[in-house]
Amino acid sequence: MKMKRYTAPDMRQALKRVREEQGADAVILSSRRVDGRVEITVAVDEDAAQSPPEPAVAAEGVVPAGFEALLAARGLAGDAARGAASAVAAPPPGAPLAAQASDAVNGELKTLRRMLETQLAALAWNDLTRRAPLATELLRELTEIGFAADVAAQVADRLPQGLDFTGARRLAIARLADRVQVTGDRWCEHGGVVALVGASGVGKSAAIARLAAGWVMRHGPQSLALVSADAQRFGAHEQTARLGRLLGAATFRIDELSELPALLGRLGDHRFVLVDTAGVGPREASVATLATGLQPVRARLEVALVLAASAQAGTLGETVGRFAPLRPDACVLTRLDETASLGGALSVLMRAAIPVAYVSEGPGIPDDLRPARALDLVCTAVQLAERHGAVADEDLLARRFGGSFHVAS
Ligand SMILES: Nc1nc2c(ncn2[C@@H]2O[C@H](COP(=O)(O)OP(=O)(O)OP(=O)(O)O)[C@@H](O)[C@H]2O)c(=O)[nH]1
Ligand SMILES: [Mg+2]
Repeated sequence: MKMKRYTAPDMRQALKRVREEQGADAVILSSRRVDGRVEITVAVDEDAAQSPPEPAVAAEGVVPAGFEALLAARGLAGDAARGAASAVAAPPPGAPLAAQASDAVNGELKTLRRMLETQLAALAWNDLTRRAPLATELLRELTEIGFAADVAAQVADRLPQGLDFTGARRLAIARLADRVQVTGDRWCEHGGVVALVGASGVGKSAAIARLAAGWVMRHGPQSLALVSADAQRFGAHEQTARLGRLLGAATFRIDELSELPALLGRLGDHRFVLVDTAGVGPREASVATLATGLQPVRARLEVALVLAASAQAGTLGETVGRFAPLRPDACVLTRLDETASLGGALSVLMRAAIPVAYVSEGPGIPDDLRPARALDLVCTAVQLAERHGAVADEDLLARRFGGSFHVAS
């Protein structure tokens, strides 16, 4: 491969010459203005250069949208730039030459823009650190705990004057606890009809066993009914039947959710009905099937979304989004014992406004399930960050808060 230079009075004519001599696939390496003329350097494939050139295409037809702006930015505005209003909206098929040039310059501009944004964010973050040391220290700590940027920014906003860091930290914990919704121990206290739903293996059946055991210890087994609606997992029905025998509670099995309305109609005497459902794989269709199946009884039952707290915040956010059609009334957070960071999970739940009903922190029955308390959850998140020595990267802080966080006057 070698390089060849073309000069012309303006970009349009220069491109035309390149196309006429090198064909539509010529790779433009650079362009610049020299002595009032445009100079384009192209890479020339020696083998290809010997083949006959492709028929020329009118230059106006090869100027893609935005190309004239790029030319203008580089001081190369010629006829193509002047004809901006009539420029073609997208590169037509068979115009790879101009498209390649445009892509290359676009890529360059994107990189420059990113670099500029990073530098501006770093400057803004440094400035904020000087002007509002308490708020930035809080933002740093909240980020280390795993809280999402929007949650951290809201919590660190409008700190009262004259607060020291201990006071600011206490206030932040109180603000966070205010935002974490919980249901209290209402199911084990008062019962209800509750279907536990969630991804496969997150601990739905284990949570049901614990809730059932907790109910029996307080109210006895007569008013409890266990329903297995999990016809998918091998042995799920038998597992529910075994649990019922162990606790002395009535058990039922259904192979289709369409059987649920009739069954619930027969269970009116039971104060606490727990419905175990099949785990949903990462496919939208399964959630839709579940939503359709529960719809006829939706007004009569609460849906509890079971979430493994050990999953990454992004995964949890995606799961909450997938199960949104079921409009969960509450969630059960499992696997707290396997969790290294809790701030992300709490941020997801705050955003989705899903209250936490119970948390489980081990595979034991029933001791490892307890009613969720907002302050406990926030303190656990803080302790986890301390235990695991979480450190927030300076670049991350600058990207998150540089430029977007304003100290309220
Ligand atoms: N470490 C730990 N293990 C748990 C916890 N909760 C449940 N498990 C375990 O996780 C495994 C799966 O629990 P299941 O209750 O069968 O999960 P599931 O959601 O019903 O699973 P599928 O019905 O297959 O979708 C079991 O071995 C449980 O003992 C918890 O809080 N911590
Ligand atoms: Mg199960």
